[in-house]
Amino acid sequence: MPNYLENQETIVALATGKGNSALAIFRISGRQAITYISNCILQKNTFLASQPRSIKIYKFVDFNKKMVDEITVIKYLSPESYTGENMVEIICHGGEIIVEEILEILLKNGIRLANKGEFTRRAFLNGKMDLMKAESVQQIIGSTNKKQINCAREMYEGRTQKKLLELKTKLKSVLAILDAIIEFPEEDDIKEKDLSYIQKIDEIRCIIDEEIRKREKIISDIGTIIPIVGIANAGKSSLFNLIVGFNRVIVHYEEGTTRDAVSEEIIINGEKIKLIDTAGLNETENPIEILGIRKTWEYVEKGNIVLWVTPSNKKIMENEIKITKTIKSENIIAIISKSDLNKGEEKKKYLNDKGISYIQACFVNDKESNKVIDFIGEKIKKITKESDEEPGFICNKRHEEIIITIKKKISSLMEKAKIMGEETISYEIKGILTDLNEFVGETTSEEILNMIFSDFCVGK
Ligand SMILES: Nc1nc2c(ncn2[C@@H]2O[C@H](COP(=O)(O)OP(=O)(O)OP(=O)(O)O)[C@@H](O)[C@H]2O)c(=O)[nH]1
Ligand SMILES: [Mg+2]
Repeated sequence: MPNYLENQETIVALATGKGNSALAIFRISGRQAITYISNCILQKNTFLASQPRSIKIYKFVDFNKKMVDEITVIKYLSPESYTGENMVEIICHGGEIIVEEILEILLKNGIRLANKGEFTRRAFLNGKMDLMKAESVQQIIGSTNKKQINCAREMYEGRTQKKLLELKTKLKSVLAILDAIIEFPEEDDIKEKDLSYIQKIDEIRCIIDEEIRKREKIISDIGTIIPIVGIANAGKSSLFNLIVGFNRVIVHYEEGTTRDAVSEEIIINGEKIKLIDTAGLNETENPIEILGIRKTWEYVEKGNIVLWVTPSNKKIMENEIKITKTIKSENIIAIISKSDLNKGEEKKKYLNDKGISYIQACFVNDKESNKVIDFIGEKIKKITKESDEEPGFICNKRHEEIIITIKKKISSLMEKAKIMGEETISYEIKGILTDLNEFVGETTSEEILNMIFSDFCVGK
């Protein structure tokens, strides 16, 4: 049973980001957290007598009892807190000066600044969460795409740990067969089991390979690549600026304004998108434009989704037909631009026949602009959702290193199983089990803990 109150210095950190904001939150944890904070509160006795987990407003004061800020305070008594220790959370106004003044007073009262990840480290050491849940906290904050955060949530909710437990059970069943063979080498039905354990090891190998594949996908996930393509002067750059929310690229009535491909990273419906404005698909002799157009075709091929801008007032061109032949209809979102100039009936018919989703709009009209953005957002959500898969269990570098070691061990086992004695195989399997124990945090060294928590931000 952990002793939450023993030998722990009281620590403080700003849990919210730097810079001015409406509110800021301080976290304080440690044996004397409540006593220390009571010294900074004008209504000291009310605070000391208040119920744990109750929320109250107090005046935070300096050493002369002069008010620094009016604060909202949540008091937690050990072990009912995030870290398992006595804790206080202070919500104050988020001005940088106030935040600095409050911190200074807390430090002068005997509280020390927390190290990176120290709150979560204490939570782990006090048995409030397992190691993988502690790691997931960092991952939830640091995720840069949906796949990563889904992976982190699985870990936070313990589903990843369950999958690893199943893997361990599989390994243990192999060990049981091996033990039986070692102990009763003469029995025939046990000899038959000989084959079944190799099969079981192979199943484990498949699971590991699949997990490594999922991990590679997460790492290489640079987001969904979406080029905006179409003939010159269609309104591609206008649409690009509209989506990114500012005048990022030049818009001009001359054809061939955009020559190079220009990209911006944006988030649409939680999905990381690399949006690219491209050179118009012109028939041209200009060598620079020709280079730009070559790039456009490269992006049409690379794109996960293509935004095809086609003007209402122009006939459909050969190069536009080529777009529909290069990319699947489901992955094209067509925007019939310049609706103020023509009804674009021919375009609509073509797109309906091809089964391509489209919207008609005028980019110079603000109201229609929002409609276009909503339409594109919905379509992107639908297309990217369809390619979602269940998250894997390798969420960070530490997990990856352990799983790669296991993969190597299993591959060598599979190769040499026939010539290895059962005792050697059993020994190797036990080694893999030890690796898995390290993965789930059943065995951890100080060094591993330092490595994990050094990646955290202060305040977590
Ligand atoms: N009338 C009208 N004009 C538009 C609309 N959208 C864009 N334009 C104008 O069309 C011209 C071309 O727009 P751009 O966004 O530069 O077109 P582009 O497809 O990027 O052109 P290139 O870079 O040359 O290939 C500009 O003068 C825009 O102001 C629209 O909905 N209606
Ligand atoms: Mg352009």
